[in-house]
Amino acid sequence: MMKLSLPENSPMRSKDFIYGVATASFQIEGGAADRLPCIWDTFCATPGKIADNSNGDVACDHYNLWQEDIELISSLGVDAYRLSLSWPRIIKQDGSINQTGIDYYVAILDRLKSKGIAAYVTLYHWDLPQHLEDNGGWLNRETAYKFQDYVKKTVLAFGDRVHSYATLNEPFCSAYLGYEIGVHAPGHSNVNYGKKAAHHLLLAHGLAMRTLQEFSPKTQNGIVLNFTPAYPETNTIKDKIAAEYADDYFNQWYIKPVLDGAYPDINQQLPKEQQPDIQPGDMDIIAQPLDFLGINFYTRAVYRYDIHNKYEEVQLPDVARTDIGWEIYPKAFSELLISLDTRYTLPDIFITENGAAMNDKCINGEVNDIDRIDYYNQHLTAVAEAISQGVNIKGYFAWSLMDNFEWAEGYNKRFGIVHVDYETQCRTIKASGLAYRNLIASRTT
Ligand code: GCO
Repeated sequence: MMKLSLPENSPMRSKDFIYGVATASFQIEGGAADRLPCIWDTFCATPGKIADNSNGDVACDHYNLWQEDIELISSLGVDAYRLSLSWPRIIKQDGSINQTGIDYYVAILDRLKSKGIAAYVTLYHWDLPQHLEDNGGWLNRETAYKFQDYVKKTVLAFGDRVHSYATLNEPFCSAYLGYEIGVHAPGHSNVNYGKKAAHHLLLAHGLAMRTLQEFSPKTQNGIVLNFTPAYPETNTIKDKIAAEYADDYFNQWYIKPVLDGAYPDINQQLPKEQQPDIQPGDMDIIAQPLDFLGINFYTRAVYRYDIHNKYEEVQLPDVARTDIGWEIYPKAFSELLISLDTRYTLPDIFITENGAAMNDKCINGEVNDIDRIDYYNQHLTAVAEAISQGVNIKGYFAWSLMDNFEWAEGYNKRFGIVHVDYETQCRTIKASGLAYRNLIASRTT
């Protein structure tokens, strides 16, 4: 059987290093009848938006199967489980608490606690209540304050059940994919919207951090950002400038305000109508101190200079790719971690997502996904390399616990280390899941 292995003296071989699995509410829960509609329900109901015309009404039916699923998580031997909360399940349209939703999550959190699994809770993983979108969504500054209110009510209800709170998951995706190019919910395609939505998301993060500091000071509080490191196609100055610009636009745009209280300088180059609406005091709110930064990494992007748009993304021929078409390039992972560490004063780092979609085949109840094991081997090694260079990384979460609703791709792209048969809701641990379990169990000190 193919194994996951790590360099001899790596701190990742110690029990102090946290290993976990990750999911998100809309991608696994289903149980749609017991919550308010969210922007992803509306988006899924819009013809042509989801590759297989599916939706999140049932998904992995985790809403009903959560007890079995926690048994499954426990059987993998992980230290931690990263889940997200559905805001439209917790808060009613009038702003009051939906007790059914709170009870659902409290039961999950209590069960995790009884199994000795630390709960890493993400407060927003893209499922904005639809009625807030009807009021402008993330283009409306008011949404940030609505988020803060939801966070306060939630953390007070959960008490000491949670180990760590992340405010947002990947604000880049919410803002850019959702409001600027429209491939994610709510599906707006307007170059003037992206940075405005991003600013309100980051404001929501800062406001929520203040609330967490006040009402949940004992949990580890932070944010989860995704990075797609930008590389120049050639060594020409022009391509390097293009890659740097893209890096500022897609990556630094989200980390720099959070850690340094400022947007990248390219903000001044943007036409006025594309710039965010920054009010006095906003940048201070956004730059609240963090207990941790979550980093999600899957792939890199390659750019060349373009006279109209400053940069153009290039698809390299003949490179290894996952089933979703993303290049497999683990070197970008260690280089990213090292460059962030050089550029910023980082808090504790957790790798909150890393993983691969592969074209899995379930044969006689087994999924022999050696390509995914290979991906994990290469990327765990990249994390170990960054640690050996001094980056302060405390833990690693595989994306994902199980196959689930992969947003605009629907159910065809499988990221799980556990296979899900959507007809029967049967779960089967893949070879990668077994290898992950063995890696975690092999820790001795
Ligand atoms: C993310 C996404 C996950 C995706 C994964 C693969 O945080 O990027 O939250 O929900 O499923 O990234 O695309």
